[in-house]
Amino acid sequence: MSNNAFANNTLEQDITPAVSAWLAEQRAAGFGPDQLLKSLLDAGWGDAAARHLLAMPAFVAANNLPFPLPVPWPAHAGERLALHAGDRQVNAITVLQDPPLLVLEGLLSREECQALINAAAPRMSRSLTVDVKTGGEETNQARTSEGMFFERGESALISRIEARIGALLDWPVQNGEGLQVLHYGPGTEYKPHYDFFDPAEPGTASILQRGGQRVATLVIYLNEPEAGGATVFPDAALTVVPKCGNAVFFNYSQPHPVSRTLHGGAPVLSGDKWIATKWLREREFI
Ligand code: PD2
Ligand code: ZN
Repeated sequence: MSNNAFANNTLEQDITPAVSAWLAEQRAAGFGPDQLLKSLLDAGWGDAAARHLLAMPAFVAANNLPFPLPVPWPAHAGERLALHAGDRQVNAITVLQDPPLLVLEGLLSREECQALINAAAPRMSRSLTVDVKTGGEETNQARTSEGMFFERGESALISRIEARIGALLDWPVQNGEGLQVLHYGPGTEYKPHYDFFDPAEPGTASILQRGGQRVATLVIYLNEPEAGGATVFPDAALTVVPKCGNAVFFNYSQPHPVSRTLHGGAPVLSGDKWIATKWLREREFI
């Protein structure tokens, strides 16, 4: 399993006293991780080295940031177009470093997309989101779609797709939540949000008992809306347009806005939008 795809070999002891003193000064002046990263890049640091520095234990502790967790990432993403996904090859046609994100082509066949829609359609109800205040679930005005969850391994189709995702991401199938299918009609959307659970919220501790944090998201497009319905990443200025069988994958080693994984489903303007989302946890999800 890969940890951070963009880590380099800088060690904590390689940081000179001058750099440590400068970092302490910047923090004292109230600069957050984003501004520190920009300052390091402006000062001529390489992107990977600067990010690695900002994820180091001393820096994380000093800034009260969550400690970076191992995250899934497909082998050879960014080096090869075709990635191994068990029974299928998948093309990584867009690769972003910050946040670590891939647009994947051909994860599902058209037939598999339609079979998922057919199996989900009779089981749809108004989407709920996890309430981090209580650890329970609630309807949410920011999410006007309808949805359902498949049980992990509940049919041959679901097992095949889950095995493919596990092989692609090099992440245990047991660490995945059940596949969720969402349907958006015209005018419905999913406003920008993070998928991880905010460590500062009181309900998070009970949510984390079922397999730890969410560390990555895979959104698979099951059809093509006539207009609208793109997945948007405001911090990355990226828009992913739904195409049947394609997917967008991103990970977040820190459950914090430094992950830059704010994302939303833009309003569907005409037609329908169907997606399947797989959230990956740190440990077995039970
Ligand atoms: O439908 C989407 O594009 C979308 C956007 C944001 C889905 C999710 N989040 C999700 O399932 O978490
Ligand atoms: Zn989301």
